Formats: sequence, structure tokens, C-alpha cells
Amino acid sequence: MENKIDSKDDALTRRDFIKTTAGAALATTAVTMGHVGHPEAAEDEKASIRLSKEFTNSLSASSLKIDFPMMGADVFAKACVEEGLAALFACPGNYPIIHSMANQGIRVFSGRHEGHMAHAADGFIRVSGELAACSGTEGPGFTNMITGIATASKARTPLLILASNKSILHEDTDIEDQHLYQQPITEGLKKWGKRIITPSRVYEYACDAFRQLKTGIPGPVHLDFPSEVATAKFKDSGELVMYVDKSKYRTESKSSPNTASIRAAIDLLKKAEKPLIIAGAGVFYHKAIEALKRFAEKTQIPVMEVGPMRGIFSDGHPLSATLAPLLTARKADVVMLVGRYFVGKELGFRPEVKYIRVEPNDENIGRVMPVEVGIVSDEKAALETLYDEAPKMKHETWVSEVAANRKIMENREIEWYRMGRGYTDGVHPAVIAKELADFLYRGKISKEQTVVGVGGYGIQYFVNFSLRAYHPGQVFRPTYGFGTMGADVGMSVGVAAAVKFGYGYQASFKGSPVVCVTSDAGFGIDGMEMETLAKYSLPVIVIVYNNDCWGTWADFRTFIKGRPSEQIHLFQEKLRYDKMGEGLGAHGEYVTGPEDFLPALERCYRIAVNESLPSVINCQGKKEFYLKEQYPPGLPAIPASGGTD
Ligand SMILES: Cc1ncc(C[n+]2csc(CCOP(=O)(O)OP(=O)(O)O)c2C)c(N)n1
Ligand SMILES: [Mg+2]
Repeated sequence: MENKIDSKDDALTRRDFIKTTAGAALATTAVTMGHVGHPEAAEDEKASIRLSKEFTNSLSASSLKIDFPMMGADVFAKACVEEGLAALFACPGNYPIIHSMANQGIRVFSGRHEGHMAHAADGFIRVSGELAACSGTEGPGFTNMITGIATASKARTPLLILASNKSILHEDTDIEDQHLYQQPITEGLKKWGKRIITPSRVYEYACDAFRQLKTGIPGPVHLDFPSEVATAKFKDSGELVMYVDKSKYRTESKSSPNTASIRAAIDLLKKAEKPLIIAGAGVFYHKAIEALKRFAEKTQIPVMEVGPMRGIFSDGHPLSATLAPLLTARKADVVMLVGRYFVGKELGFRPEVKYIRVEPNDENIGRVMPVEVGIVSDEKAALETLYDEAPKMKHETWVSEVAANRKIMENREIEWYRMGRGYTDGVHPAVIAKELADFLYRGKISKEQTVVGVGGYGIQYFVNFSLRAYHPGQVFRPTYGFGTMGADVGMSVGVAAAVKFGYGYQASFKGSPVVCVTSDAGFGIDGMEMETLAKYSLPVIVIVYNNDCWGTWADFRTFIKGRPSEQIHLFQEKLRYDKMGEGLGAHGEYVTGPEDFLPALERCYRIAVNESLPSVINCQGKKEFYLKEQYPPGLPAIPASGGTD
């Protein structure tokens, strides 16, 4: 795998870069991290950002093998190790648990806000398919996590949420502050949860948590640990309830489909002229990716993936319909949804479409969309059986129509780029979209290697269809299902951690830089996590589309123009998010014209590869770029639901 770009023809050499203030700071950081040693960095020693000895020593300290006698927290952490929990994202709080997890060898990343750490854990899971946890202190640390939990919930991420709690003894009193009855607060957001009130059952509840995380429809699991539980002492395993091996508290056996439903599905697909498979997160988590490909190829049914991550079905495959969703969905006559648990209204199917739904549990089948055939089965087992039972099929006209739809979208990208490139009073989002895609997929680096996320609002409308996913988890979508602004940088922390160490689906792309496209409003919420990226040498290139506003300004413009409500949507203009990044230990670039974007991207990529350090590219746009009439292509008009006229 090629993960370097040729630095010979880059405009700015590393030496030039070091001469800048940020460069000096970065170089010192890198020296402390053991990456590079540049004497020039010493020039600005006083002002330089650095890692403490204690931090670096701690990161390389060896883990401990803990055994009885153990505290409750140790018992829990040991269960996490046994279950292969890959990482923990946390802020200080819930101390016995996070200390024990770190000391027992679980990789811990400590960030600036518990909510962002929940997004980070979610991102880690979304791109790797491996389990991770987030943690916060009781009270405010826990409540900070709520948006992250809700985001993970809509994405059906099997996220383990951990929080401490005050003593059971003082329940229903105000004796201790930060006392909070947490479980009702995650009601409706979690798959399962438990306030552990019986110390001797701490292991049993850990087992319950992993059973929930590893089976059925995925979703967040929330455990809270009152102090009596975390600090309880156990002399030996005899003092714990259900202290048994994982082979005894959960099964690897999966549900398989019944013959009648498989036959009914095949009959329906055989009669269809324009069948379509919609693949969701279930295919990713239940390792059904190869089975999906084989079935689609045998039956020549196009596949569209819709979910919080992409790459379940490669965008490079001739049957892929992912990049032309609406054009394709509008024409489909039979739609088979596989492991797509969250069903939004965005796909635009015709009312007469017949649906087949494949999911491991029956509770979701028939929800939101009327179903013709329900297949209750693990997705992999269902697709393998469908492959075995279905005859070879051909849908030549339909497959060419899907290819033509993809071409329409590719041409749209080129046309939008042509228009965007014509505007010189700022960087138009269409320029970011096309030039980023050309750099990542059509240039010097391997098109498979870079994981990219796009969040924000209007910027997403431009960038989403330019991104490509050729391997599972190559694209992540922080706003999927919950529309969370301000999840992008936080999520990138987890994504980059998964890529840096090559977890799960990212094994072959270990160490590659990651790209995160975000917005100015978004960056205002979680931009502080640039410090976390820099601290852990996570090479994320954060592209901030800075249009001096919440993009909703454009949506409501007609109704709010000149009124007291207009200012609600506006920031100060020309804010320097790049300097914010620099101040936090990252490299910063401020790009004010379209011709400067690509060179800045190349510099940041080189720094990511050579120094393993993050960057912020602050792309100065204009709020007016979203106005269709003034600056075509603009954003599509939204219904005037929130208007005042
Ligand atoms: C946390 C949060 N707050 C508010 C909203 C409502 N909202 C949806 S899109 C949007 C505008 C976002 O602006 P920005 O992130 O800067 O993206 P832009 O459209 O300007 O590119 C707002 C306010 C939301 N979805 N999430
Ligand atoms: Mg904005």
C-alpha cells in the first residue's frame, strides 16, 4: 500500500514550514513524540507547545496483569479485556473503571468533552466494526454524553457507555452532589442498560452488556457504577455471581432464515424488473459484506448502501447505486433492505414498491415500511442462503440505467466544480468537493487508503457525493440519522485511532491520514478536540468550510432578511479556525481563494504522513454561496416551514 505522496513537487518544504510559528510548535511536539528532531524548533522554545514527560512515559508504560483479589472496577475491566474491547474514549471521572481499563492494557484516549469522546468511540466502531467504550464522571460528565449517545443510537452503533455514580447508600438524598439517576435519561436511546446496585453481580452485568453489544440489532449499552460497586473488594471468583467464560454467557450461533421466506423473496426478485438492494449497518457489523457481494453479482441486482458508514459495497463496483440514490430509488420496483434498521424517508421510493426486509430480529420488520416478505435472520446467513437458492439473473437494462445515473452525478460534480471555480471571492464548496476527491482518488495516493468523514450541513450537500468508499468504513457520516452538528472532529478522534492502529476493517490501512470535512458551526462546537488529535499524533486533516454562518441562514433568507431574527444565524466574518488549530498543536492553513485549496491540502497531507500530526484547513467561503439565484448551483430550496411570512 502506498501511503506517501511524492514531496518533490510540493510548494512548501518541511524546512520552510518549520520556520512558521506553527511549524516550530509542531516540530517540538513531534520531537517529544519521538518522530523527528529539527534544531530549528529550538528557536521558539519558550512559546512551543509540548507534551509532558509524564504523558509520553504513561503512553509507553506496560500494562498490568490483574488478578484476585480485585476491586469491582478491576473485575469489570478484566471482562472488557477478555471481550476484546478495543478502545476507551474518556474524560477524567469514573476513575476506578478508567484507571483499571488503561492499566489492564485497553487503549485509552482522553479528550476535552465527554460528548465528543462518545462521538469518538462511535466513530471508532463505525469504521472498524470493533467495540469501543466512552466514559464520563457521574452528573455533568454523563449528561455531556447525551448527544453522543443519541447520535450513536440513531446510527445503531454498539457503543458501550460507562459512567460512575455516587453511593447507593445516599440515593434519594442530597448528601452528595452530582448524584443522578442516569438510566431513565438514556431511555429510548439505548438498547439496554443497568445501574449496577449489587456489587457481587458486577461481572454478570459486564457479561450482559457484551451479550447485548454482540448480538441482534446493535445499539448503545449504558452501565453506571455506584461507588460501592466500583470499589467493592473480591478475594476470589467465588464471591462473584456467574463468573463464567464468555462461551457460557453468550452464543456465537446465529439465526438462520426459514425456507418459506427465502422462496418468497426469490419469487419476488425473479418477477422484478428493477430490483434494488439497500444495505445498512447490519451488513457491516454482522460481517455480511462478502455474502452481499456474491448474492448481488449472481442475481445482478444493484446495491445502494445507506448508513452511518460506507464501503459495505464498493463504490467502484459496476452494480453500485450508492452515488445516485434518488435517481435510482425512484425507479425501483422491488426493494430488499438488508440490515438497515433505521429507515428514514430520504430514499424517495414509489408508493407501489414491494419490500423485502432482512434483519436478525422480527421486532423491526414491518416498521415504517409495509413489508411483502420478512426474513428473520442474521444478515450473513440470509445472504448466503439466498445465494445458494437463487438462480442466476440478468437485469441488463436496469444495470445500465443505474450506471447512467452514476454518470449523471459525476457530470454534476464536474459542472458544479466549473461553476464553483468561477467564483474568486472565497472558496466555493464545490471546489473543495472536487479537488479533495481528485486528490484522494485520482492522484498519487491509493484510492482505497484514506478514510474520510463529512458532517456539517450545506457543505455536506456538496461533498457527500464526491467521496468514495472502496473498502468497508472508508467514509463515515457523523450526521447520519440525528443531524448532529459538532460531531465531526470528535468522531475523527476515534476514526483516526482505529486507522492509526489498524483495527478491524482498517487493518490494511494502518497509519494512513484521515480527512474530516466539517463546517464553521460544527468546528465551533468540537474544534477543541484538535488538541486531542495533536496530543495522540492522530493525523487528521480537518477541512473547515467557513461561510461565516450557520447554513440555515440561506434556508430562511427570504423570511428573515433585515429582521431581528436574521442575526441568529450569523457569526463574525473571517474567523481564524486555522489559528485555533495552531494554538492547539495542529498545523493551520487559511485558504481564501480557490487556487490555494489544493496546495494547502498537499502540505497538510505531507505533514500528516511525515509527522503524524493533524491540520486545520480553514476554507473561507461566503454565506451567499448557498443562495441559488446569486451563486448557482446553491442549496436546494427547502419548504418554508419555519418562515414568518
Ligand atoms: C447541535 C445542532 N444544533 C442545531 C442544529 C440545527 N441545524 C441544522 S443545520 C444547521 C446549520 C449548520 O451550519 P454549519 O454547520 O456551519 O454548516 P453550513 O450549512 O454553514 O455549511 C443548524 C443550525 C443541529 N442540527 N444540530
Ligand atoms: Mg457554516
